[in-house]
Amino acid sequence: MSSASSTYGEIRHDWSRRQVLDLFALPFNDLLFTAQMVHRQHFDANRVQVSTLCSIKTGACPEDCTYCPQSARYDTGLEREKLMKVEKVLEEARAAKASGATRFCMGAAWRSPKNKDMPYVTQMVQEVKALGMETCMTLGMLSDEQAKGLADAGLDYYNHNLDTSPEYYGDIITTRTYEDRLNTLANVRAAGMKVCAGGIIGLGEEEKDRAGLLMQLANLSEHPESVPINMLVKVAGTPLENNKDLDPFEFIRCIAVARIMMPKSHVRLSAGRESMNDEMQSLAFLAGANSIFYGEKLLTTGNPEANEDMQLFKRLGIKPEEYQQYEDESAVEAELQAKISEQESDPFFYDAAKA
Ligand code: SAM
Ligand code: DTB
Ligand code: SF4
Repeated sequence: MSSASSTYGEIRHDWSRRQVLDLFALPFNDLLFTAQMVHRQHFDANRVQVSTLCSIKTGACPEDCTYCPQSARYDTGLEREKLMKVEKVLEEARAAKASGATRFCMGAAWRSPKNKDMPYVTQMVQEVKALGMETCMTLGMLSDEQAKGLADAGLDYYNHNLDTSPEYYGDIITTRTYEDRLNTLANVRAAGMKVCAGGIIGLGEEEKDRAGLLMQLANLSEHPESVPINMLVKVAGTPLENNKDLDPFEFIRCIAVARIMMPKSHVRLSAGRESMNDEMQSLAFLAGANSIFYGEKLLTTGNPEANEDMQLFKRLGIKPEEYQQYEDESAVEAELQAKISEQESDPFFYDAAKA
């Protein structure tokens, strides 16, 4: 391995294509070992963050994303649904919380939200947060005002994927540009929300496109806090339904390279887990994946049963990550000190240290 391996784990935003391709070209064991070393510099390697998805508006999307069962342009037999009522969203969020999810991700099959939808989605954010869960939304492109509105409502994360490399992008989507996607990510960041951005592997892209996607993500001025790596779910009726199966090791390589390039980000083993066996998923965790979608459905397609995931966690000694309500320990300490000072002014407060 190159001597540069000793510097892996640093936060960088200047990855060259050659450096990324060199990572992809490492012998599999060297790549996984490097990824695991980087992972352990910043994370407990036996904790995985758990999010649950909810489709708050399903199907009839005007966009032409060739992988997507929700595009109105393809006949996938999907039943369309209008924007879900807030109470129904809350019911789903309560159930997700009760089964152990700490983040609730709400997705809508929109090109972008209409301004008339904003009061409903902001109410969803406020009420899901009030249940004590982290919130994430993916509603398509956002203007800077819409991003500010969601941030003001308390939305923690916004998901918007780059999907693939800029060079391959035009083969996959024609109704919005790469630049549009980067603008939405910039609006989300400027509004102060955490960014969730990743892509899909198995679209028919080459390794250089996987490298191109990861370069785009890692060379953003701040790394996305969350990086979903989806494996294409081939849905009948979509133009990609007959795509060639991906070599599982190529997918694992992608996770490992994402981990090395974005050392402090949560890398999410996202869509496609239903067709992965336990061994493949455990390799993904070894390569540095530390987040999953949990619950039997993604947005419209299947996901492993919750109890299967819990059994896998148990067999691997993995624990779900707890909801970090505080940014760091000093914030916890400050909060505790504030509580203590409040109590000290109470005449009935007893301080053992001073007694
Ligand atoms: N409509 C919004 C948008 O596209 O920005 C939000 C929802 S959209 C379904 C969210 C993401 O799901 C897409 O960007 C894509 O990365 C992923 N996705 C959709 N269909 C998929 C499939 N069949 N397999 C894997 N990932 C998929
Ligand atoms: C992401 O990167 N993957 C999730 C989430 N963000 C919204 C969506 C996966 C969708 C898979 C196809 C479906 O279930 O419709
Ligand atoms: Fe619409 Fe999003 Fe599906 Fe594209 S990925 S068709 S924008 S729901």
